[in-house]
Amino acid sequence: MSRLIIVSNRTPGKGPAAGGLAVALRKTLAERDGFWFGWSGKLVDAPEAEARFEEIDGLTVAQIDLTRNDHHAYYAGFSNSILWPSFHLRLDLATIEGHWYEGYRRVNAQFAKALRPLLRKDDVIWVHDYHLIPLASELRHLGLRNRMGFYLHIPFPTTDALYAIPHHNELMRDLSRYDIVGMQAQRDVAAFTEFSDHQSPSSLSGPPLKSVNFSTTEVAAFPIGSDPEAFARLSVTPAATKMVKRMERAMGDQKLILGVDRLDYSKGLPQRVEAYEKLLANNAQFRRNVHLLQVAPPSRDTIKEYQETSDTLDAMCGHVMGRFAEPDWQPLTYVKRAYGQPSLAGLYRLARVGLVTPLRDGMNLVAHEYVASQNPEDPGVLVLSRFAGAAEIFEEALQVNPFDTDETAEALRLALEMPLDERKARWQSLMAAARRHNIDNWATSFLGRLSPEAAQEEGGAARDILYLASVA
Ligand code: ADQ
Repeated sequence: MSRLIIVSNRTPGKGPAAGGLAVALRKTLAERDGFWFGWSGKLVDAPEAEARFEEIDGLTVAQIDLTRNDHHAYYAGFSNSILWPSFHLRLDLATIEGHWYEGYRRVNAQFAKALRPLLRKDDVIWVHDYHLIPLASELRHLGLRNRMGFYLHIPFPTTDALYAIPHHNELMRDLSRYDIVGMQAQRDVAAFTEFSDHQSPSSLSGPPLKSVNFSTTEVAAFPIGSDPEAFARLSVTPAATKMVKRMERAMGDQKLILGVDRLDYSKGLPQRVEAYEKLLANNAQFRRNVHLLQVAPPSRDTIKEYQETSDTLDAMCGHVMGRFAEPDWQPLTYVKRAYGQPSLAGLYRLARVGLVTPLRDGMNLVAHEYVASQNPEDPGVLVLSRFAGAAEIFEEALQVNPFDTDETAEALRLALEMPLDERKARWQSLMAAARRHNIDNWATSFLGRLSPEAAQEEGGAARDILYLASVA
């Protein structure tokens, strides 16, 4: 079997990770020959051209350093202040600085130059996420003919949001240099198709831009998942039970509503707290009987919009406390830190409601983990945003429009009052879906399409955009 080379912005570190990518891919690479390539996390004045190899928790990892200026332009700048907000349809939160694009391309070229000498002829290369859209172009420019796949973990934008991104046409041409482009949901494939079928890329200067030819790139939905069996086991381990006991001592008979997210404006946290406020305002019977626990470790906190989201959330939580708290009862707890998976699994299992209401999300693995951790005899209820990719998988969740806080408040009421029979029936369908769309099936189906054998089967014929479900 050919080696697998995974490339992502950061190589995985030790300890609990608050990002979905590391959790998802560690297992895949542990089962195959190959290595993981990416940024080391170090900023230096003059990075070495060659990558350093290291073993981290049993994984072979090759890393390079970056300069502070390049990293800022590539990561906080182009990736997270332009691509992330635009792909999540938050153009109002995008900051556009022209020179960031040069840093973004420079880092992609630096990745390619350091990776190229490490590659063998039949290696398969799997590139992850929006930070590295140009990597295939840069590697092809250095003469690489290997199979290359790209997986987009975040949603694909609508065409007009795409046109707001500087250099969008070059980025789309970069995507066309991959053999496979994987997306989270059919929604994303449809948005991509809308763009590729009706391209009229804009440019104020220079000659008219040529349409991008995607005829040799297969674009398909490969919805990511979790390891549901592992979470089910984890949720009854002593470490998880310790967290459950600790919470039960603090909460008594109150029902727990749980949110677990990176602190990010895409996750809809202020709207979520507002919905909870409406639940308490409209349903006095729940006061003293429910508790919202929101776990949200800070992320990307050098970016202004993230600090503002954090401030807004602080203010909203304070407001709800001020309005409803009593000397001997608090309506909510807000914890700004990451927890290890066993503690999370314990919290998921204890929660009567898993409240997962992003305004827009590629998939949302918290929804998968919540479902997997439930007690089959007394499962909780998933309240899920329609705008998470997970909504295509979890039809039996209580799906809400997260912008409509009245609707979310009403879904919370239904969830808290739902009879055991209905909770069980819904959970059984949800768990079956989490099993079908597990992380192994995701990786196997993507890598199956990316393998050299799959390329040969196609016989070199021009390919069209395909619509594939990742698993039957
Ligand atoms: P994220 O935006 O980071 O991922 P998500 O899918 O929810 O979002 O993944 C979060 C992961 O981090 C989960 O495995 C969760 O357990 C963990 N996590 C979250 N909060 C934590 C905390 N407080 N303590 C410890 N762990 C925590 C991006 C995209 C998503 C996509 C994933 C995977 O934005 O849409 O689902 O990649 O493709």
